[in-house]
Amino acid sequence: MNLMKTMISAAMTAVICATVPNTAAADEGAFDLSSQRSEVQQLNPVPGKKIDHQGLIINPTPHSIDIDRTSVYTLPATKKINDKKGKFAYTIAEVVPGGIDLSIDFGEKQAKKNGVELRPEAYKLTVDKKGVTITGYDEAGAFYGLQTLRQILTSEIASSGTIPHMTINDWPSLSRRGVIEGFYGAPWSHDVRLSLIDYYGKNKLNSYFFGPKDDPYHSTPHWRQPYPEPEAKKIKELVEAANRNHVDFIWAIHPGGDIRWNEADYDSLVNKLDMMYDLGVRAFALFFDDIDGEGRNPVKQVDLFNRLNREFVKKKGDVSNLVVCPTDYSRLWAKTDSAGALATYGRSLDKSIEVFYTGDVVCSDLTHETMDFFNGLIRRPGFWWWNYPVSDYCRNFILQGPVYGLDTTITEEDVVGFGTNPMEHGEASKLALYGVADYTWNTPAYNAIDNWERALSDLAPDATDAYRTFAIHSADTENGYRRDESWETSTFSLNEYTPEKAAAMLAEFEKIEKVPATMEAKCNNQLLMKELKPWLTEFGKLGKRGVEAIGLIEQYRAGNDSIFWTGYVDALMTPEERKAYDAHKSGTLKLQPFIENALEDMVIGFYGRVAGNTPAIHIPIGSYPNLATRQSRLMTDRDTTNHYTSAEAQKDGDWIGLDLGTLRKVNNIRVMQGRNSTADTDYFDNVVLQASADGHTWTDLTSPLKETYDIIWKDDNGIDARYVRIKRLDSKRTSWTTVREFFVNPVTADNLPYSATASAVDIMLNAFDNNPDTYSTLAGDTWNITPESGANSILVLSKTIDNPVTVDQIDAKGNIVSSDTITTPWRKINLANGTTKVNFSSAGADICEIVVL
Ligand code: LOG
Repeated sequence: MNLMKTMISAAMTAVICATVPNTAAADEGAFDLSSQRSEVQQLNPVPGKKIDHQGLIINPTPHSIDIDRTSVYTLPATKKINDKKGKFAYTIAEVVPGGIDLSIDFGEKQAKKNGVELRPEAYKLTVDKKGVTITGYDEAGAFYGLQTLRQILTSEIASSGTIPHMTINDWPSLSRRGVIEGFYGAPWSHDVRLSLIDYYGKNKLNSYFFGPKDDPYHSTPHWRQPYPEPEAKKIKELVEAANRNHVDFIWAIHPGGDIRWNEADYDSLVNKLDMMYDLGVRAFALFFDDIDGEGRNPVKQVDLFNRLNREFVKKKGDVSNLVVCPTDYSRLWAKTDSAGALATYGRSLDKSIEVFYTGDVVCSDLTHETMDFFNGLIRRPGFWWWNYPVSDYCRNFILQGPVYGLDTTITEEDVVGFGTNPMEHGEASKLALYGVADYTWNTPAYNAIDNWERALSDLAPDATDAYRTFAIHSADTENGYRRDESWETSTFSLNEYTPEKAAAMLAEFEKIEKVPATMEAKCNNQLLMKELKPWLTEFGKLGKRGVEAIGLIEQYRAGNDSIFWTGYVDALMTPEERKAYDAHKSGTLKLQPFIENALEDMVIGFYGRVAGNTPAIHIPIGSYPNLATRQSRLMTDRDTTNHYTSAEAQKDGDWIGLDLGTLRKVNNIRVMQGRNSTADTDYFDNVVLQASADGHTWTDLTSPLKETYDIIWKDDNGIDARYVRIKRLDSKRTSWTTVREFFVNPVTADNLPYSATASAVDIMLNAFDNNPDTYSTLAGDTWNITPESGANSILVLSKTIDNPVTVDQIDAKGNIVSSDTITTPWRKINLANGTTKVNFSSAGADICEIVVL
């Protein structure tokens, strides 16, 4: 894009400053400048380790399994079923395709007699010489026994038609375990919902909250109205599927956006719940999250909940406890005083009503401290709403990492239930649901890594390796709920190169490149493939870029400048490639940064080697950890339509700056704060511009600037500096901060080197800006330079040579003394004796840099 045009046409609140006398000089002391470009970001590692299950995989992990591998039960050819209460014909047909001797029963009496844990959903399963016996404490328990049997029969342990004798005694740690379809974005399709409900049953999850934010009949505008007939029919089918799977289908309503606290709206609400009741729904939730206006009133909310409890839930007699989501569902903004919403709930809400909580922030880890805070206020254990793997705040990611961040000593004293809010990609969310099912069923035994490994083979049994390669590199969110990623990959920076490290990275990238084709060929789960596809495509391209980058490292190290440069310009992502990658990102924690950092380090090194100086490639630095990541390059990419964001609250002393690579005479700085120049809240509203030669002692270039989005500083005398920055001064603001662009010494028509001229000077600037990463297109014009006396060659670094470039050397009399034609991206031309001027012309070539040597 034409940057200058953008800048000039933008509405600007610019402040142009001259140097203020060297007033305050601040010494930062111990700030570690070398840590500002990290190859590795340390995130909380995933706990646990892969274990050998010796041929028997059951999810969720049973509380107790006792196996006697010395005795086996041989599966017979025919089925002999003793379904004592006649409840399981359907499930048995699904679970046991072949012959078996199976006896199944449930009930408190039977449970006591057979040594089943005496609590809802518990079961005992034995395999002995007579066959398989399942006893449930209740019907759900027996159903879960059958789900365990299904997994035994499909495990390797039973592959030769026998099962070792065993006793499994099992029960859930938490009694409410489930899923909240509670995200923004396209609600799940009917097929995906049915497939998921089946998955809940198989994995012993028992609750499904139906509350997709963008379902207009769940929320504003249509919450008062009935679902249209086809939708209503589907809901009925979902309820039936849920019943078959022992899943509570909990229909949620989100009326707070436009509710009026009057009788008419109370009636509308009861009316709607009644309509849902008629479709078979027997459990309800009321969500008051993410709303403005009078709907937020906690006293009115509590009155409504209690009244509904009395007049609807209790009156019906067969409806489950209400679950509600308060507006203060996160500690981030929850008021803690006695007049606050949560204390109001605590005092007045009927004890049978359960209350959702997302924790310290919107997407939080589950800890005792987190729950203690909330439970103390609401005076009951909260219902945990886990905002993972939801990706509605980072839709360009698909979260395939392990389920972790959940304390394994949590019990029902801490949480009354656990709901996980998944991605709009329902199939791809199963990976996380497999983990949530395991954690909530057998909390103390939860092993995050092992669970994830098992989940991968559960979902893609014929393409597990390829899926694993994709998943291990597709876990982090860059800015949201951070998740460890690529934990088996060791990247390196250029100066840490060893042949072994390079070979290991090459092998990984080669593996990645093959993933899309392998998944396509071997993964039979079509619904999953449909969701993963755009990410798999980009993942394959990432692998290819990685392979190319390793090849370039070798050329760079061998000093093959011409080959390196040709490969380098080819390896840089085009704006289209970057856009495609940005839309479906993977490998953001280590892989893509490895490639980009390597390219950046190499081009700086290469340029030093061939041009004899440090290029004007400015490296972001500052007090925010993510400045060390590639995201910070959004403020040096010369594109004012995107921005770098701190992704964390600003505080006193925070700063954002640039390392110019070497000491330079700085005389022109422009910092464009905010996402735009007028209304954004995310900027330093009291700020000073500073420069430093050593990164420790800083000199103020401006006085404190209040509410200044666009900071422009110019001084003809300049200041010798290697570092420049904006530093936050006293302010009440706690928002994030953003910077669109941070320019230092931009090249302009009046400071061009070699007295460069052309008929359209503005178009040639990037070829003379000492930055080989930018280019200007020479098309139809003639660029003219005057080399300094004593110069003996010209290096021309180009991007693509669509048309040859003619280089004419001209003497003082105006005669051409030498003429060359450039057809390759890297070209060095010797200057002939007597040359005083050089002309460049072409019908169209992208020229990165012209350097006189
Ligand atoms: C919404 C939720 C959304 C999630 C993640 C709750 C209670 N409500 O900040 O619908 O999917 O964050 O973006 C939310 O979490 N609010």
